[in-house]
Amino acid sequence: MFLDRVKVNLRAGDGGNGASTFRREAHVPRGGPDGGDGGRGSSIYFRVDAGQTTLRDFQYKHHFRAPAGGQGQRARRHGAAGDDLILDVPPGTAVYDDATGELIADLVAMGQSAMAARGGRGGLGNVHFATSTHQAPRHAQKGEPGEERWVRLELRLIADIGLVGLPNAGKSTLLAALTAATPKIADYPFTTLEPNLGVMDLSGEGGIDADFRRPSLADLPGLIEGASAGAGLGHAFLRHVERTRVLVQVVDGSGRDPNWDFEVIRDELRAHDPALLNKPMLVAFNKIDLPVAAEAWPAFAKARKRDGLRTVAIAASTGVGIDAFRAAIADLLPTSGELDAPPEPSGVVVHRLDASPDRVTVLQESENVYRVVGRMIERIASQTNFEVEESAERFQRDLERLGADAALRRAGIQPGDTVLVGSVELEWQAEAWSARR
Ligand SMILES: Nc1nc2c(ncn2[C@@H]2O[C@H](COP(=O)(O)OP(=O)(O)OP(=O)(O)O)[C@@H](O)[C@H]2O)c(=O)[nH]1
Ligand SMILES: [Mg+2]
Repeated sequence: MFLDRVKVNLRAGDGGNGASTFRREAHVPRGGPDGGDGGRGSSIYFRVDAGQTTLRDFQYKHHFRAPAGGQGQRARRHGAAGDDLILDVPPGTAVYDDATGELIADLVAMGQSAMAARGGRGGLGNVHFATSTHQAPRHAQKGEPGEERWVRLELRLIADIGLVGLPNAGKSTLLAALTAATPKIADYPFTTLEPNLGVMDLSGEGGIDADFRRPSLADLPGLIEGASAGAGLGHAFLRHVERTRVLVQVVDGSGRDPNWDFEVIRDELRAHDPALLNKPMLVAFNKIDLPVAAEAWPAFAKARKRDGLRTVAIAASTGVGIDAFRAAIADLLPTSGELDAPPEPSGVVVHRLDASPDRVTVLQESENVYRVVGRMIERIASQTNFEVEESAERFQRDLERLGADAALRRAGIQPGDTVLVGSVELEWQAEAWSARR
């Protein structure tokens, strides 16, 4: 089954812990601190791979974990940074934060990539914490946890030209006639279940007017009446039409009522998004090799002329009218410069940074439980090893420095109450802190 929407869980790598070690030298009983820093945890990126057209890679695997950074070592040796994890997606993939619905990135251009989960920073080794008055610090930072989130991937195929029409109209046959693609073709409806892409070569006859544009062409599964409301394979495929530059409506000229067929598809396009009808459009009246079609053609052509639409009669299976079709497409397509740019240059959305990461807020969760919220303080908490007294004391000073201490007192905290910071749980003792398991 064609997969164009999926939810995946990302867990970037934790930063490595900083080391707390001391120099060992032959004649010095206890040398200075020499603990190196932890390495950065791996981040997770999505990257556009032109070779893909579906999100099939994510069909069965929904959890992705990137490796942690290496631990800091003695002798100031830093832990190794993890290799980033890169997940390939087809062009046209939008990445959303599942919890907030925020668009993280809209990946349209070849090779474009965006970070979706940031690896944790490595902790600093104790070598950084020596001062003139405190020359043998045991304090070293733990690595920052890697970011974890659920993201939703949504694919909107990007093709210059989209072929739409009722099932069995001959869309796949037309794609095969115009490109090197070899889609499945059969005389029953709903043969095509996944979009097929091909690339058209307009240079054709060459000569002075050689055309070097190479537009991509998408053959979409057949649409039926009610598709815009989800009937048939409905919605999913109409979404892919959104990003095409030129729409080609393929009509089976040998059908019972080609005019009616034409209107059905038009109504569905309009119901999905009225803006679709503003795209340059070409109507291909197919199967003109069949006598019934040849008979119906003049009236059909006249009606489209009244609508102000361009029409060509073709027989996709025999090649009749294909040159006229190419010429019409060449006319409707934008210039090659515009073709090189993504259809909707929405680009990558860059994360906005919080205005004040060091702001803290205190929330009372229940009678004896308070929560301290704030990006900076939560990060510091996650990087503190409360087993080391010196580190716990340092954390207490950070709470004071960031105003959390005062805010907790204002909120009425009592000794023995619980304070939560991120995933850390502490007991308030007015003077010192102790970690709770
Ligand atoms: N006589 C004739 N038959 C054609 C022509 N084009 C397509 N056909 C036939 O029409 C049938 C349907 O063609 P497809 O290309 O599979 O149609 P489709 O629009 O892709 O259909 P779905 O994938 O089901 O939406 C096949 O049997 C084709 O051989 C044509 O120009 N002339
Ligand atoms: Mg088909």
